[in-house]
Amino acid sequence: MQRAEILGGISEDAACLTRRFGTPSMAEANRAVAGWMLQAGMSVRQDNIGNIIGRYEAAQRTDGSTPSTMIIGSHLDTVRDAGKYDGPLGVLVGIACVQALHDSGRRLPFAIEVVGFADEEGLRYGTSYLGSKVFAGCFPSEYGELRDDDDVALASAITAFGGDISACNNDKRSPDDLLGYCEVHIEQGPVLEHENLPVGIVSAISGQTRARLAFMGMSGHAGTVPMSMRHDALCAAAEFVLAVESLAQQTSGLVATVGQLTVQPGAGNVIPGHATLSLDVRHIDNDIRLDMYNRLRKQAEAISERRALTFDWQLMQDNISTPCSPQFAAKLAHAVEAAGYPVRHLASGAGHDGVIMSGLCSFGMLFVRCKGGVSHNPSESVMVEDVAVAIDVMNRFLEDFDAAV
Ligand code: HGY
Ligand code: MN
Ligand code: MN
Repeated sequence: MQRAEILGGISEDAACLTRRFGTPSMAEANRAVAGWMLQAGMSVRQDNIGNIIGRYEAAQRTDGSTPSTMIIGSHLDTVRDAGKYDGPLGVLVGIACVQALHDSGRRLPFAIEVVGFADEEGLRYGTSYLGSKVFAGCFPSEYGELRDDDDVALASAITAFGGDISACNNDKRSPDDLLGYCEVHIEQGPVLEHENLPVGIVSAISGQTRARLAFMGMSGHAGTVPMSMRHDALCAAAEFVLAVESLAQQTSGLVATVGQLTVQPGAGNVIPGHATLSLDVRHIDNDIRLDMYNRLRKQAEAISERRALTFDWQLMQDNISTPCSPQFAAKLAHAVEAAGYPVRHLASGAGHDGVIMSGLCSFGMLFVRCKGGVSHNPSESVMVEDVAVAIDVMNRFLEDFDAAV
């Protein structure tokens, strides 16, 4: 918990917790986590995208065979004005599990790698999972041209962070020795608190589709252009935002959000000529999600035509709904029961690196109750007793694999 506080204080913004991919605050967080990994008896390395990876070797083998590896982890980047636990909790629980083995001088018949992924939120470049995509070997080289709000290309950000984008594909983790990937994460929803459960087992991660769009109108003098002659980009954007909300309210299981909106030129006496928006559409059913996404794109087009504007639409990412490994879910359920708690399976509306890791190996997730289900908000909080349960369950989960390997 102290470590979560320390990481919670490592931010690029003095007023709130914001730690974007590839920034000095991410480098500082990686240094802190590397220190804790070393204390837990791990060797530590940082790959070209900036994932920080600790490795705790397996018990010596006399038959010369190569031990498998279990990966435990989560992400160290945050959203803007974030909470302390979304991401870091999973890395810290992984380190705590290894610390327990190290303190007792034990090694399991398989190695454990704890990973702090470099970018799960996608705040800086608009497309998420940059860290796990390199780790899983599905990092598109064209991402190098993506630019952030300061017009810094992703390739340059990687170089500045000490990596080399052209070497990212060498960092693909071979699946040959992998047992799988398991992530501990706050639930970011109200179910566990509502049912008074400390932990839950994730059944699947909801699919999500993200886009970036812009309405281009005509800036002009707020005092002289008659209303009938305006091409106001912000009014078009406002109409679109409410259309997004209305469609999601009418469609069961659909959530859709415009979280970012920038207006140019951004002066009080100038009719906005340009508005850029983000769009985030989610539904556990892939067909429904894509149908709604396409309907919203058509609505943006209709708004633009009716207002005699032009508009631009860029798909930033599309992740299908991803089921967790039934074997991992069963072993996590067994560990939860052995720890003395009721077993509760639940889907995740939030995305996680497991979506990408599922392309590499089996993956499972353990949710931890969080206060009010609040997340992506500085009031995010967990109880130390629930974190202790998560560490206990993860230790049992690992020992269970111990028996199976
Ligand atoms: O947006 C999400 O679902 C996650 O918090 N990155
Ligand atoms: Mn998040
Ligand atoms: Mn997260």
